[in-house]
Amino acid sequence: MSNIEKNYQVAKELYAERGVDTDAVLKKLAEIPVSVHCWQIDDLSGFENPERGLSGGIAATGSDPSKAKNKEEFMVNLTKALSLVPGYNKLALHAIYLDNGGQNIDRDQIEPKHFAGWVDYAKEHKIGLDFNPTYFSHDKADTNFTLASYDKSIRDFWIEHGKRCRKIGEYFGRELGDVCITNHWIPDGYKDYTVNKLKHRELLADSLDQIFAEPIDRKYNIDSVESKVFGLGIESYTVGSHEFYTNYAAIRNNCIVCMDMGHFHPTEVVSGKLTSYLAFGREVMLHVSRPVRWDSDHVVALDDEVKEVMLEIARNNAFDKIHIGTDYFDGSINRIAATAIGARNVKKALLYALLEPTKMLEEYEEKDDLVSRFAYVEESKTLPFGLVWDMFCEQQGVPGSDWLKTVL
Ligand code: RNT
Ligand code: ZN
Repeated sequence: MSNIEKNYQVAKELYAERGVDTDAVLKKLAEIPVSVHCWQIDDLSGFENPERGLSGGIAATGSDPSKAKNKEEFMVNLTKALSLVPGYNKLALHAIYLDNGGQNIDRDQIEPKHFAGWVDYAKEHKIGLDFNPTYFSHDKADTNFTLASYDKSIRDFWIEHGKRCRKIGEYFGRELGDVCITNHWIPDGYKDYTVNKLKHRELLADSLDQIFAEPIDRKYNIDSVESKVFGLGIESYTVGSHEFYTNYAAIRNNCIVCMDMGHFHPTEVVSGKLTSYLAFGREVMLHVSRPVRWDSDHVVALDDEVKEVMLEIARNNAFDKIHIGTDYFDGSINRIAATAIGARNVKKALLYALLEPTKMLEEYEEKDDLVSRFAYVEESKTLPFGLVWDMFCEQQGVPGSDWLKTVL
């Protein structure tokens, strides 16, 4: 028996004493999709025009030399990163990762055929695909207004982009037999004092209505709308706020909300919000990120809030309702390793959550035995989940704790 197996047997017994079946947990974990974003590999440069800098108030900082220099290198590095993430994965793409065959295909021209290579890739690697329209890093977004612009021609351009992206999402879902989440995030907002905060929101609602007008089978594509508090240079007013999108999604019922863990005030937590959507049977897309003091998009760590988010999902067995994806970009460390560290941490947090002796804790809560609840919540934190994680990596044929040696 290998050390991993021996250790696993010890852990299995300890968890069984608390009523947790580790074998069943490992099986379940293997099937929960985590959508790993592609853009950590090249700091969100994409294939459309890699020289074009980022706009829209987001930034990747750092100068580690590992940034993919061309498409070939991008694909090799991405494949390597994905091979380090155990269990079922999806890959989140952005529209700027199209294959334009060397032609100038503008955002209002993109079609499924420009992403056929990604479908082949996904089939080969047995992964699903998610999609993101790119409403930034473009001349027509340089004023920081897209779908909520006062200029109708600008709005129309981006509406067309949004519509086309949903079609690409539908194509992914149809081809791969796994629903594509097409996530719409726009940078729209003002740097400074804003007088008319209503008008842009009315325009945004109207643009979204146009984008989502054509029904698409939810089996293939689900649209999400991602809110934000602010961006760099867009500090004072964000059109697509959390309240705006929560109301939009609930009232129009044509999309779901995406919550990015970096897009809230620093003491506000996404873990506390999820059940308010579940209470109404709503689905949510999650962008797991790590805000360090602000929306800094640091690589996901296995920190308390990430565990807390996964606990909320696991406790309510809401894996069919909450769609989990990553979103971070750090140019200061090796990009392959960064992708792997963050995505592995999401999986670890999921495992940690699935291993919680929730039933026992809930019973104490129901009996109003609050001290037992507290004591056992704390005790459950030191159960040997790392030993179960090692077993998961082994079962999935992915390197364990020394994986970094295969990258550097
Ligand atoms: C930006 C949003 C958005 C982007 C990606 C690249 O603040 O978080 O999700 O990070 O679309
Ligand atoms: Zn995000």
